[in-house]
Parts: sequence; C-alpha cells; structure tokens
Amino acid sequence: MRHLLGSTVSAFALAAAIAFTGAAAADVSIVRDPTEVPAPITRSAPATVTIELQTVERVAELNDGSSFRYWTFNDQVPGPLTRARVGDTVEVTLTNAEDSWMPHNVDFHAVTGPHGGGMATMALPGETKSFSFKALKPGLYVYHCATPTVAQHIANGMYGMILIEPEGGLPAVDREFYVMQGEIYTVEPIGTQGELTEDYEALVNEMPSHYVFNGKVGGLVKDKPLEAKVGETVRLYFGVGGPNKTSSFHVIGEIFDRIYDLGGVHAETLDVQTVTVAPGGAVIADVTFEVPGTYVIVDHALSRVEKGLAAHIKVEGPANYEVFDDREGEQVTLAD
Ligand SMILES: [Cu+2]
Repeated sequence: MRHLLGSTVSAFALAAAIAFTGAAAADVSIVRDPTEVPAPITRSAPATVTIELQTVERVAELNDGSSFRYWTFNDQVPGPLTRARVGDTVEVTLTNAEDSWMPHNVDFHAVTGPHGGGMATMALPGETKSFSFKALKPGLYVYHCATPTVAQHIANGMYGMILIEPEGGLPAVDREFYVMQGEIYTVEPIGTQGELTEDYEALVNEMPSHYVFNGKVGGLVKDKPLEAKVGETVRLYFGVGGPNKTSSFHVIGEIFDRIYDLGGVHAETLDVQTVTVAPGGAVIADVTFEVPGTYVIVDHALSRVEKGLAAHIKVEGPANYEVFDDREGEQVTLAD
C-alpha cells in the first residue's frame, strides 16, 4: 500500500487504498520471530558484513482488539539481529520509506565514531543513507533510531541488536533466541479496543501503558512462543530497547546456567536467578532445561505483567521426577 499512496492515483483509488489499509491493520503483525537468529560465524578471518535497514511506519496489532502506529526497522519489532565478528567491516544502508511521516536514522552501540552513525544515516522520507564501521569490540549491542525526540522513536518500536562475535565465537548451544523488551505509551489504558494514540506526556513522564516483548502484548505467548526440548541448552540474546525502564530479566522455574555479564563476552557469572538489563543494554544468557513444561520469561518488576509483559518457553520431553515431582499423593511411595 505504501507504493500506491506514494504515486499519482485517482481520488477513488486513494480512498479505496486507505480503507483497505485500515481494514487490514488489525491483521498486521510486527512481532519479530524470536528464532530469527543468524547462524554462528565459522570463518576465521575478518570480512565485510552488510546491513540493510528500511524504516517503515505501519499500523499493526498491539493487543487483542487494539492496534498502534509502530515505527519499525524492516517492518518488525525489534529490528533484525545481525551477526558479525570482531575485526569485520560493517556496511550499513538505511532507507526511510516514502510514506513515512518522520525522518529516521540509526545509532549502533557497536560503533566507535560520532553518534554511532546517527548523523550519517539521518534520512527524510524516501532518502537512503549509508556509512561503515569497524567492529572493534565483541559483545551484544543495541541499535536504535536516534532522531529527536529519541525516546519517542524508540518507544514506537525503533530498536534492535547486533552480535559481534569474539574470535573463535561463543560456545555452541542447541538453540538461540532473540528477545527484546520495550515500553509503549498510549493515551488509552491497556485493554482499550481500536487504534490507540501515542501519548507524548506519558512518555516524558515515563508512565507506559503497555510493556512488550518483541513488540506486542502476547506476541511471544500466543503468536510466537519459544520452543525447546528437555536436555537442550538455550541461549537468549536479550536486550532492552526501553526507552526508559530497566528490566529485571528472569525465567520463572529456571536458573540461568551462565550469564555473559552486561552483554560483553569476557566475564561470565554462573547460576543466576535474575539479571538487571539497562535500557540500551543487553545480556547473553544460557539456560538448560531439565524438566518439561511451560516456562515464563518476565521482568521481575512483576506489575509489568499486568501491562502485557510475558513470554513463554515451551519445553517438551520426558518427565524428570528426580528433579521436579508434582504427582500429587505419589511422593510417599518415592520417599519409601
Ligand atoms: Cu526514527
């Protein structure tokens, strides 16, 4: 529909296009599939990696029965996860869609240089900008739109991450997932039906109406839950877009085996219950599932669950009664 609206069309066709866009909005999903993680890098020498970003504003489902005008990188929230290696040259191209209402750009925390590329990529609707940088430091890094009002662009969905692998990569795991936390600020309270309106006052007062994993209330519960099997080690690339709220990242019913502290790769902490992740920050967290069931990812500031913040990890496999036994009335037999 963007192309239709950007060209010369009859008034009738334009009205039809607008009506169609409105009717389709509730079915549009901006939820990034958490399995969209590029494969580990196997090469042993630096290379050139390209990142193509398109900034797109689109009305999509926010919650059951409500929608919101999101601002996105590549149509989804968060933007794509890119994987590069320390020493690589990363070439970034950003195109702002013709039908955008706003200018947009991108600031990579993995960049060493002014504004993280923010000024170099500032693009009006229809413009394309580019720059390149050398990945000097390994780690998991956030990127975000840095166009004023920056907090507004982030709250509306403009954040993502890039993983800069160390030489030799990270230890292999069975599955990798990409999850980011954000806040959304609307005039209407959560649960209101229809297209909701962004609330600038609530944004600057840091009072979100919704909290989301991968962009949408329930996006990683009903739409795209994480899935694993008993015995597998899962790696979570977890970041906070924010813009404002620190996450107390926690998986109900599990303990992280290993945390790569603060999204870096040099310091590890073993056996951790809850991790503090700042806005504009990240963590790499490994967890092995010993017992089948549905595990819930939360921010342990648990009032936020009431504003939409939860994700599921569905773990399938044989029961493991030595580790966890909920067979009511049969424990007596075990104790004998
Ligand atoms: Cu923007």
